Amino acid sequence: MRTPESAYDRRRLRQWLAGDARADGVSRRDMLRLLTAAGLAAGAVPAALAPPAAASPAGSAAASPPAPVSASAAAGIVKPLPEEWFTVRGTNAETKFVSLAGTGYHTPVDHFFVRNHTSTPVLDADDWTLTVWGDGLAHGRSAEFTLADLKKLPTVTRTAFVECAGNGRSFFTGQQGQAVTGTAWTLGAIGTARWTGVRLADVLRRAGASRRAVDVMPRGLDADYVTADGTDLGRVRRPLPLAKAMDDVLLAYAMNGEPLPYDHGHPVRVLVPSWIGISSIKWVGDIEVSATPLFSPWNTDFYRLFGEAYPPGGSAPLTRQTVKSAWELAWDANLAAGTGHRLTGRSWSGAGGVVRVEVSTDGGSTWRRARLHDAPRRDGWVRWSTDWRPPAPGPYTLLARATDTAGRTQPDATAPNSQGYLFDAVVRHPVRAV
Ligand SMILES: Nc1nc2c(c(=O)[nH]1)N[C@H]1C(S)=C(S)[C@@H](COP(=O)(O)O)O[C@H]1N2
Ligand SMILES: [Mo]
Repeated sequence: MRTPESAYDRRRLRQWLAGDARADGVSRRDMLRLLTAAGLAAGAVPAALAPPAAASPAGSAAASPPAPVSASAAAGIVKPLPEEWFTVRGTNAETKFVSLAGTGYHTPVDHFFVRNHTSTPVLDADDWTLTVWGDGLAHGRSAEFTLADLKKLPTVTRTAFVECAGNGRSFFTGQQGQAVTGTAWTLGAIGTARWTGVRLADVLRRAGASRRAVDVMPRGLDADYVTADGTDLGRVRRPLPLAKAMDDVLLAYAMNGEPLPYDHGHPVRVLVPSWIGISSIKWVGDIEVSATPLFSPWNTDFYRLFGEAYPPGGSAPLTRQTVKSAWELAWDANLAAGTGHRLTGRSWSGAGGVVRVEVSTDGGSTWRRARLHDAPRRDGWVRWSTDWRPPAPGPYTLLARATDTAGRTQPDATAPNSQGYLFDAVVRHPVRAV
């Protein structure tokens, strides 16, 4: 049976073959050769290579989320979303940066932002299996892993942030006057955690990934994503080039030393360090390993840059996150005039550690260095502070500008793209001295 989503993906493949779409790192000629060899050019999918049936998540019908706070239930999120910590935006919850002050380097799970295309499925770890399948496996035979199977592989723990590609999106409009679509995040669609799991590379090797494999596509067990106009795009999935999949990607089953919480992908999620959040598929149920480039709406229609500055098909699929800074202060915070304050914040980058943060308390006329409290760390953030005594009552604009080890510094403005991804400009944060 051909589902609309596979028809969609095959249409993208045809476009790619016709030269209308791009796939990083694989030439079209190699592709044609591979397709002919595999007999896929005519559109036939051998039964053994078909995706596993889209079973409904184990226990999802019976289990009702134990959500004591109505905002969580409304958002389809299991954990409580107290107003001091979160701003609920549709099916998502943004962390209030002011609530991170004093929480330490790793974002506590109860403060960590949630980005759900639909709603959190409550899955039972004992029933969970991961299916690895596709024509990029040596014998075309799929492999299954239980959580216990994964835990027998070498354990890896690493610190990394997860940040939505649209983090900071509202500033395209609020600061630059540009209309963009998507969730109107301020800067709180990021969190940094200690993730424990296994290397995706180890799992792919065990499953028999062959030399012909070029892309892998993890897919979530949450419900099909249906767009506002009623198009069913199938389950959330986004291809990863094999090179990244074999490099530093984890299948994580723990977060800050606890079993992965429901909202963050329980029992297992993909964790793709330094790349945009959509790469890190939650509630992963299967991974396709393919000898041909893969497409899904999440690397074709979404998560590319579209707009005047970009080609009609959009930029290449987005990968690394950009550079940003945020003050741990409420928007329009009140501060006592004539009193010394220690102001704090965080800066991060997807291209390397942050080595310098400059701050301004006068709208950008004068700048000074902030004190950094962490060593520059790839895939992580640095905490910083600066002392300020507002000279007189009145409005002030605070700015923070980070530079990373790759030499990237936050600009004054970000070139717009229609879906508002990868905002990296210095944010003008208003406060009032009273
Ligand atoms: N299965 C699935 N995985 C997903 C998503 C989703 O809706 N479903 N959202 C993605 C997006 S857009 C982001 S930014 C991150 C957010 O991770 P978090 O909710 O743990 O903070 O998960 C990604 N993985
Ligand atoms: Mo995201």
